[in-house]
Amino acid sequence: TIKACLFDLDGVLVDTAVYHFKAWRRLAQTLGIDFTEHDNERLKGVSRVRSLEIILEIGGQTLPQEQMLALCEQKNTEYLLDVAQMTPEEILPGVVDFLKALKAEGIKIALGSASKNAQLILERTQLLPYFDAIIDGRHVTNGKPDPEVFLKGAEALGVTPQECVVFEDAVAGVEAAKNGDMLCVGVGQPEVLTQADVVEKDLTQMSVARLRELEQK
Ligand code: B16
Ligand code: MG
Repeated sequence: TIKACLFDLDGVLVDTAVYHFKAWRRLAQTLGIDFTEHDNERLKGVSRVRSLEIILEIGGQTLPQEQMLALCEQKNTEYLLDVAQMTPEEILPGVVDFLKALKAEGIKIALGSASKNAQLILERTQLLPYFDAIIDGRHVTNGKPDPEVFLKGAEALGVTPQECVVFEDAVAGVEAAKNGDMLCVGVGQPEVLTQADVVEKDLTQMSVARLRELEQK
């Protein structure tokens, strides 16, 4: 039986991708790289340093490690200015009702995000009190599709992977869930998230009853 739900952050609970894009685009401009919204799709769910590597790849550039870390710092400083302005109004549709329903049923809730700013974002949007555990970019060494972030989440909650459902919007995140032998609800388009057990466009149709159906899969 399902005892826990593990949520990705960006693209599932909130849309921070718009702020990541803004900050990365500005940084790319200073490097003379034309970084488009289409390119930004490739950054979803991947770590900060890996994001910069992808942008440099797009521009056909390479930089020494030290300089890359400095640029990541610079991007993050700018990104955090937008995060500081976030409010609960930016929580995606269906999220709060679903989290409340899970709490009422005693189903545990954890975060499994690549972001090192996850805790801050949960605070700004007032989602933090719903979470029994937070596993994010500060706690993992292997990014998605490695299942580390979700396996650590299950461990922190004291449940087995088979008792978990993961909610993910990124292909690599869905893969991470499946690599961890967990059920996965894809949030986005079925044509994209082909490995997910079921795909929803957002969390508005999610309920404890839907979870129980998923259990039969
Ligand atoms: P940070 P998620 C991911 O969040 C974003 O989708 C990805 O674009 C970003 O690069 C990554 O977090 C790292 O974020 O720079 O804040 O550490 O989808 O895993 O919740
Ligand atoms: Mg995501």
